[in-house]
Amino acid sequence: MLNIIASKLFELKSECNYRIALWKHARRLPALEERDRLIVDTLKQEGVYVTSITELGLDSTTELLKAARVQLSRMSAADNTPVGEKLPQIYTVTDVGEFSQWGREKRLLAIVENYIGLPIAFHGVHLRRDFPNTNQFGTLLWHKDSEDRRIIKIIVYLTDVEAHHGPFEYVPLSLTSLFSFNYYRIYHKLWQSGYLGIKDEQLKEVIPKKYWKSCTGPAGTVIFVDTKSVLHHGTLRTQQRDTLFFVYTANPPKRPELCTQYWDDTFPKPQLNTEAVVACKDDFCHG
Ligand SMILES: O=C(O)CCC(=O)C(=O)O
Ligand SMILES: [Fe+2]
Repeated sequence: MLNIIASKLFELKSECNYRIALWKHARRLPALEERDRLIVDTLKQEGVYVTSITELGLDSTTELLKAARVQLSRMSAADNTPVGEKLPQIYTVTDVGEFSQWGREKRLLAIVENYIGLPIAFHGVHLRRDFPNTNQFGTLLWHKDSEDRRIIKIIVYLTDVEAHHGPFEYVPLSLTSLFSFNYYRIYHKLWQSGYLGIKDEQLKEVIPKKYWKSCTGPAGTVIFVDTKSVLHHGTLRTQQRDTLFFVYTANPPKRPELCTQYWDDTFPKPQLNTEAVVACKDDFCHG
């Protein structure tokens, strides 16, 4: 009992410190370009903002896409026969200049810091190939991430993503806001799952499917999402899907131990060789 009280007091103190830090840092936030203000405002309202890499127009985009194409050519192709539960193939590409340079573009950092409201940490980049699956498991279950109080993931589609490629899908924040009944019903279901996540059938009992937002889009689609606040998942697919995930939290995050996977040896790290970059000549490389 005493342990529970002590841990609740600790939690309360840490929440107060967090609120004070947000208040203090509000005056130090980096300037935002007008077009980026819309991204931050939409993130605050809906938890997600969808755009395209061309629309974003960052200087290092061409290099990023070239490097991604080279790395993808080294990954194993999907056998499109659906398997019950096949894990995605993930490479940590944080140490490869072209990826970290894009992730550290000044405009992106300003967007993330204005959203998170505190000094930020860019943890790294995963290049990810998701395979056909017939069962919901892992990140195919509806869940919320738990690295920090606010997290930004920037997802870049490297291939066209239609319904059968298993798009990123989410429930808009406005339908599950903190003081709504839905928030507590979902929280209860997540708790029952041991926070692993819930299946489509369970979510349908709270939020009808017509309100779920599926992020289909062509290669180059970019999704900004707060994966802590927004209930989300990847949908079941019959065709493979290739993506990049850039990950940011406050510095330090609430759960630093969950953030090391974006730069440590949890996943393999491919080496970029310049010859391969030069050899890469298809349209998307030069997009
Ligand atoms: O695969 C997806 O679209 C979602 C992945 C996910 O849940 C995450 O990275 O937090
Ligand atoms: Fe997630």
